[in-house]
Amino acid sequence: MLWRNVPSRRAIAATLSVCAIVFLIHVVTVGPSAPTQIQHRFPSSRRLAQPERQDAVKREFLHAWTGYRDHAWMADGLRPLSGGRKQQFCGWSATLVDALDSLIIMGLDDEFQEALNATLTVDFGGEDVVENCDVNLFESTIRYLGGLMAAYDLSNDERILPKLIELGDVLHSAFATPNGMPCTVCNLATTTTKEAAETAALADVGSLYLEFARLAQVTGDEKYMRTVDMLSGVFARSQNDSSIPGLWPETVNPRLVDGPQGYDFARRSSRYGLGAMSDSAYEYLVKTHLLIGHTRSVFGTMWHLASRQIKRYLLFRALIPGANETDVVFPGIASRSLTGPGGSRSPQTLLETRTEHLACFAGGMFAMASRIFNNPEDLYVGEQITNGCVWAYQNSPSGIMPETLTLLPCSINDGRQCDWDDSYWAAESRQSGAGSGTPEEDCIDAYGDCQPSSRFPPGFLQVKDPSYKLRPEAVESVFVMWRVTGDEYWREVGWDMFQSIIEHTRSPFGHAALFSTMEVYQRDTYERGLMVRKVLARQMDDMESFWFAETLKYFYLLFSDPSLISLDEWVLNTEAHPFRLTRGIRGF
Ligand code: DMJ
Repeated sequence: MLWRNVPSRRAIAATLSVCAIVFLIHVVTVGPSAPTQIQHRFPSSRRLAQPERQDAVKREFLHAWTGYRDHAWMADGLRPLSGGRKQQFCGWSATLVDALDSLIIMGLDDEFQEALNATLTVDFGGEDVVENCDVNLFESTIRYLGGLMAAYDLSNDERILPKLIELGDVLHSAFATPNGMPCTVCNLATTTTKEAAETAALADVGSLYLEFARLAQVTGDEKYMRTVDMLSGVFARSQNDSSIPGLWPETVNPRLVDGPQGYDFARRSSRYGLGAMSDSAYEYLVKTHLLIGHTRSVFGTMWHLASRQIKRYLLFRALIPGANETDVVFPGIASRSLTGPGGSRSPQTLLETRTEHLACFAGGMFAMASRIFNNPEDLYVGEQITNGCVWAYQNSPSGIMPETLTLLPCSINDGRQCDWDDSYWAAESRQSGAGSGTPEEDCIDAYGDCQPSSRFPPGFLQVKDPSYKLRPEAVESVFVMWRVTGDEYWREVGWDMFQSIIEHTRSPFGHAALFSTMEVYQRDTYERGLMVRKVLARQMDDMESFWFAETLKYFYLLFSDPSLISLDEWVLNTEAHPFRLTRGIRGF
């Protein structure tokens, strides 16, 4: 008899009231969900700041800040060799806004007040600027909106809120397109018709959630949150459409999110990576979940699918000397078409074993994800990726990892060589021309005394782009590994990285990007009136605003007490701007 098993109304009511009581007890005792513990439980009795190292970082920060203040005040950037100015992102003073929160964090209060007063005069909505400039939505969102947001969250200065809204609305207008997807590089004047791009870098579209979600939280304006939901919906629906289901390709098609064969968004390309073009699209799945995951499950779901495929298709082991190879992996670039040869159903996946400085952030991403999603295996993945970047720093001639680096792949599973072997390396590297790239005739030295003193060291198979652009990703992961594990090892390797970077990049007005981390030259320089012979890399006249926003901030925080910008209370956007983790404010 079917009816015998149907519970009575009274039983249902009793069950429901028990559930309601359990739910209420849960909410009253632990809140909507318990806050995630990301940081290691550092003993509160121990003093963990390393003041001498912090001062060294702050000194360098002030050296570059003084250069910017005296020579390029309110420009987007400073030229650190000539003292010139650079306009890069609509002239809204990128360096000024990007540096605001670092000034607060480093306790440079007077400098912060001066910079904030200047920032408040920037007219983000001014029609003539907006009309004459194509706004790069991603860069403007992470640097300007992220920078203002962090300054607001850290200082609680109410004067910042109207500026945030002014800028937020200008950038939000990039979504005023026929299909609601953003125009990624766009004239945002109110009178122009906007259209979503047909080809856009994955990161340019997939790294906008965090800033707009936080803007929705602090303003209470739901329109920003509706945009976040629309955008994450497109990513979620298309995640299995690509040729490596779970990953999105390096370029996507925001104009065609609803194509004749379903969603064309993720079929624009068949190349996949974690570096240039892709990076923060994956990082923001983890970080947006942390910021708003108690209200939406979509980011966690996407991360679970993506992280499995990243581990399967993008990470590889390499033949490198002087390291325990089992503890090192590198992110590479995978290609896979939708169909196999002759249109067959079994496409092949090719892995280009070229890794990028930009991809070094992934160590920290996996380490954070391991805590947020309670998956200890991912902490080990994060450690392995970070080890790879540290290895590249420690073994390059300048002590700094190049922008890109090709390695010789190996595997401990299929019997191929993974333990270092000189003759195997010699044979393999000869085939690919490793060690070339430092011809004597290329030796041009503005200082006269020029002697190339390096060739590519073992393990560096090819270096297509040997430059260093003052990037933060390696120290970013070293910083996260320290905060998550509490292992002092990370602060030691970080200190070595800092010293190498400063040695080569310090310039008259700030710090300069390097042409090559792989070639160093003897050079006579004057220090405090004395001539010193040094072995240095060649500098270029460029200093990106992320030097202030990210690289120096991560070094400073690495040596600070872990309670300063605790990862249990703050989430850092991809430009290292901390947003306060708050729950349930103004309805989100
Ligand atoms: C920064 O603007 C951000 O970290 C971005 O996500 C990637 N590139 C630069 C730093 O290298």
